Amino acid sequence: MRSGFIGVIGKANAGKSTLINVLVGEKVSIVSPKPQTTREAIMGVLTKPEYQLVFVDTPGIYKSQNKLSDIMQKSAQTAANDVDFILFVHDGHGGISDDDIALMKKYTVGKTPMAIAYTKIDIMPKERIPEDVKKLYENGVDCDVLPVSARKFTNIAKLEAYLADKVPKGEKVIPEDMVTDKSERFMVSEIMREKILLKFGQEVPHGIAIAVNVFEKQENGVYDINLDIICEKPNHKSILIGKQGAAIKEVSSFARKDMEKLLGCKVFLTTYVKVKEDWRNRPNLLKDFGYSD
Ligand SMILES: Nc1nc2c(ncn2[C@@H]2O[C@H](COP(=O)(O)OP(=O)(O)OP(=O)(O)O)[C@@H](O)[C@H]2O)c(=O)[nH]1
Ligand SMILES: [Mg+2]
Repeated sequence: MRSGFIGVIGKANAGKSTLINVLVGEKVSIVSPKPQTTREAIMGVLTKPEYQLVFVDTPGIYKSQNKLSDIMQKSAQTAANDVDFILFVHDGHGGISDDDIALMKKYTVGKTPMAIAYTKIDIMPKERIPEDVKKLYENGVDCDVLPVSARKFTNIAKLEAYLADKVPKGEKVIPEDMVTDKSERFMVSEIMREKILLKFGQEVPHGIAIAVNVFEKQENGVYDINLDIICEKPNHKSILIGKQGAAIKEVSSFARKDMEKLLGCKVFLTTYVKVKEDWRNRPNLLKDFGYSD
């Protein structure tokens, strides 16, 4: 038996969470085309008879703009320090910049062994893959590079077998029926945030927090969920609500469907939009919304 923790790190929007979801075979982490989707370390566990791989999803590496992103960057750093292996996810279709090379080298020189998952190969010319890998080696990035596509499942089984061979010998540390360390309540708040990230433009979603006030299964088997959607500015509140409540109704309906899938029962969802100016820089509010180091 082999078992170990694999820190999944890389730039924001590289495809880390998508790759973990595909490896684990369940959606443990939300995904969106916007950078900074993942805000804290989230465990995704893959248990097979011969091995257990505990993936630690992390917030993408990104320029810090406020106290929330400071906390996020710290959480990514901590995850990279406390693991048996680092899987650095790189968005292959975005090319390779000097910045990318510098960031990769920062981790390859550490004491934790690392490999690069060179992802999104489904949307790039195949002939560029060997050229890019050569470029990495020529520039001193000293580790294995595994081209994959999470969207098309290309080389996912190969990556799994590769990682199973890299984690140390030892018994599993997480019960085998557990796929994540996060509660259903947390997952519900993340589902709501994901639908908002997918629906609204650049500025609004990044200033969103979700506070779940009621999370209770009724005697009739229906889950009663009541949550606040916190935004930063009054004009964001108007955008979120939309004309005669159309926007919030639409996102809530998408969110409810996913919550029902997660919980396996009907959900009665009530949502309120509230404004908390500049909450991403206010330590007490950050803590209230579950973000603290
Ligand atoms: N074409 C293609 N798109 C992908 C692939 N993997 C991820 N994506 C897309 O890339 C975007 C970012 O994916 P995420 O998994 O949220 O990326 P992340 O690295 O977790 O991002 P942060 O949490 O913001 O750091 C989403 O729109 C995904 O659908 C892939 O293999 N192929
Ligand atoms: Mg993510």
